[in-house]
Amino acid sequence: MSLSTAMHPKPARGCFITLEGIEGAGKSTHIAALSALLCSMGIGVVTTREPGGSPIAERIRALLLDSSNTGMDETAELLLMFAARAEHLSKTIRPALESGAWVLCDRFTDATYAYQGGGRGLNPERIALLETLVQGDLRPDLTLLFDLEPALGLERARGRGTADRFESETLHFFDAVRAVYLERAHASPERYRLIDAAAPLSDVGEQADQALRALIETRRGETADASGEGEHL
Ligand code: Z5A
Repeated sequence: MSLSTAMHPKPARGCFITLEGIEGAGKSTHIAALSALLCSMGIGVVTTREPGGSPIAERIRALLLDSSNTGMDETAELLLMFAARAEHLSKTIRPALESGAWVLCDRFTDATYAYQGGGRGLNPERIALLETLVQGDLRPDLTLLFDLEPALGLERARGRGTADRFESETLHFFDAVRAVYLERAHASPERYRLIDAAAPLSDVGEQADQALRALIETRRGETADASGEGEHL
């Protein structure tokens, strides 16, 4: 070990947590409370979103959501999602994780499998190829899946006014999106926590809070084991 490493040990990589679900499931509503919980425990946190989360990625987001961009080619849409993600990873997510901060991200690649794979019908093997190209082996440590009937989610989301390019899709589209989310959650239960997002706001917040506390406890145990010391993260 070099002297500088000994004096300034590299911080443990932060945890990467994603929030997923269909429109109106409550992700944006609950992310602030989850961030406050981490801060209250002395954990540095970066909250971000996809598509977007860095200057160029936000410009790509504007293209993707603009409802006047009718008839966008589905493969172009897929590639734009991953172009935004590559920027977001290099400018925001990886630097934050490497500094030891925890990242709370409103949507990530599960959304691509659900929307472009389930909703648009693109081949998930192609999505997996792009996932490896753009992310290498980086995957979320925990994904909170806010699950509810699409009709209820759309009713909540559409109460807000003008629909963007995705919000204008049909109920059939959102049923397919939800089905892929649930399939993925059932296939990897160690990564996902299923949240009943149809419940009242306070119950949903409590479910999300518990899932995050469980991860914090696990991480504390691992850190204490690795250092043979106290509980810092
Ligand atoms: N997209 C994609 O296709 N592929 C990808 O790879 C990625 C994304 C990354 C981004 O839009 C779009 O990009 C997204 C998928 C696509 N579009 N869709 N659909 P966005 O970021 O603008 O949209 P969103 O992520 O779906 O955000 P949202 O509609 O705001 O949903 P939300 O964040 O889950 O919901 P919310 O804003 O927290 O709540 C909505 C309303 O419901 C609000 O008034 C709340 O007060 C209310 N609410 C929430 N929970 C409750 C409960 N439990 N009870 C009562 N009322 C509630």
